[in-house]
Amino acid sequence: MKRKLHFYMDHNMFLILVAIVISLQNPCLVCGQECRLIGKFDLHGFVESKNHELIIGGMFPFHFRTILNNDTDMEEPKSPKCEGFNFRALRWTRAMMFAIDEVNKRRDILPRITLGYQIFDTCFTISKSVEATLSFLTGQNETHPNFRCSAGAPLAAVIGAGGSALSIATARILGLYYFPQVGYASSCSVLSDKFQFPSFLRTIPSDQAQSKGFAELVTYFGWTWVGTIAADDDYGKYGIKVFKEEVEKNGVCIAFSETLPRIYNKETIDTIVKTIRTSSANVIVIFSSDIDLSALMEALAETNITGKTYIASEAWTTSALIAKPQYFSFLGGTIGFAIRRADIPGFEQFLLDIHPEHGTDDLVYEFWEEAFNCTWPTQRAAFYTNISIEAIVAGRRRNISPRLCTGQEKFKDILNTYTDVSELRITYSVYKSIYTIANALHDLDICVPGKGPFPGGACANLLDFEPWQLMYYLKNTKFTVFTNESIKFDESGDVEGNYDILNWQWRNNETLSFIKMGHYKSKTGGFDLKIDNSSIFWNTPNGLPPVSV
Ligand code: TCR
Repeated sequence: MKRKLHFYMDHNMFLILVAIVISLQNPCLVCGQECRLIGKFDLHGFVESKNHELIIGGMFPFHFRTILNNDTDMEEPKSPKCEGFNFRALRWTRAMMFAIDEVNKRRDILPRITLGYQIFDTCFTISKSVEATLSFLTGQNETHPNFRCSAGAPLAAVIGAGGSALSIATARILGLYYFPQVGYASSCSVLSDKFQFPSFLRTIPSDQAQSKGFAELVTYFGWTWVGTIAADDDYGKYGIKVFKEEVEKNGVCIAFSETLPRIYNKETIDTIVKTIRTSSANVIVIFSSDIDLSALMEALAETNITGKTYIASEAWTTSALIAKPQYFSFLGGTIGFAIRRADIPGFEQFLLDIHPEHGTDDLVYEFWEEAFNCTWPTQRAAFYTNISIEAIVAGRRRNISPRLCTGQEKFKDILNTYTDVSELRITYSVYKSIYTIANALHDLDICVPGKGPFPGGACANLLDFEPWQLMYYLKNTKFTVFTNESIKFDESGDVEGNYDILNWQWRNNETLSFIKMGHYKSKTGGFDLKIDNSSIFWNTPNGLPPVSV
């Protein structure tokens, strides 16, 4: 009870903070003084806005965290810098650029205008996401709220912000303006609440469906005694909360409920390992992003705990950070839900077409240095520190590589998450988010005056519309993607819950692969669960499904 109270207080306090920030941004409104710039944001990302009529904003976690500033009260506080380069997020970002490119080339969608983009790094933190949101609403160098200037052309809508905790924070601000936001990875069930998040839609299904799917899976295999582990954020906590509610209806009991620490903490991790070891529950449901989970997996690898079957939430089901060969002895046989995947024609080539010297974005230099473990020879303003994700997980720092980059490095010589196109799931969701906005803009554009949806049959103007007018079209848009998947949103801004159920198996004794063992689909008033028992690998001594009662 205490914990719950604390949680809601956080949200209220956050709203008050936002109100203060917005009013401080325009001090003349508060006290009649002249407007003054206070503080400065420090945001990085990509922009392509010249000769474009409309801009789509994007928020992606290029880094895993911000670095704590050693600010004292005696000097002006600075916006924190970020560290831990995230290759996967760069791939997602490139999917946004790719989709925009495609729309711009097409004759059947928005033929009269070209779309540009402005993309910011959220560094996987709420504060940076809020900075990005305020920049979208004020224009980067402006201090006046209530202007959507973006990078020169009007901002139509934004996609993001990645994790649910970030989207919840940004959607509260954007919601004040009824400003359209399309989530590509934020699956937390609270985001369906349109009282709290009136202008949020998403192309990833709500976890309501996934948690219920987990409950049905557990019931299907006859497990009645399961442990749960949640990340310490909205995704983990709500995911497990709904799972518990659903599974208890089916008479299943919860053996233990653990929460992963947000910041590496050996003691807490050791306690969780001990709980897993001593519990008689052999089935453990984990709702977490891969980054929050990696410290626990590292610790489990040092023990000899086997015979447990893990149920993976979508965020870590196919993550290269967790699905490592050295973890297979205890993680083989994991069963995970995954959102729809797609092969996107032309995307791999587009990914390879990246080079620090073909643009001016600092992030591409950093990407190159990280990918090829070298240092770019020319001096640049170092806005980041070189530290790898593995080092972060282990709480270490990495030094800058002494080897210089030549610019001739080749992707085919390395294995990198960025160029891996085998599991395009969130990437595909990003692609769909852009198409959602493009199709809604198109619908707005082809409106026939007199037959429009607004009072008196009025239409909106593509180059000068209000955010709520685009919202109308977003909610009502319906289209079919090249994969034949049709997209439409329900009254909560959600798409249908449709998952592949994957099983972690060993291929030819050398690679880990994700074998599709079933399917789960949520339907109004029910669900559809299909499982192919013969295709499952169970990591138990006798090869049979674990008993957990
Ligand atoms: N929803 C999570 C974030 C997340 C994610 C992912 C992060 C999802 N899938 C894959 C990295 C990779 C699903 C959230 O917070 O809502």
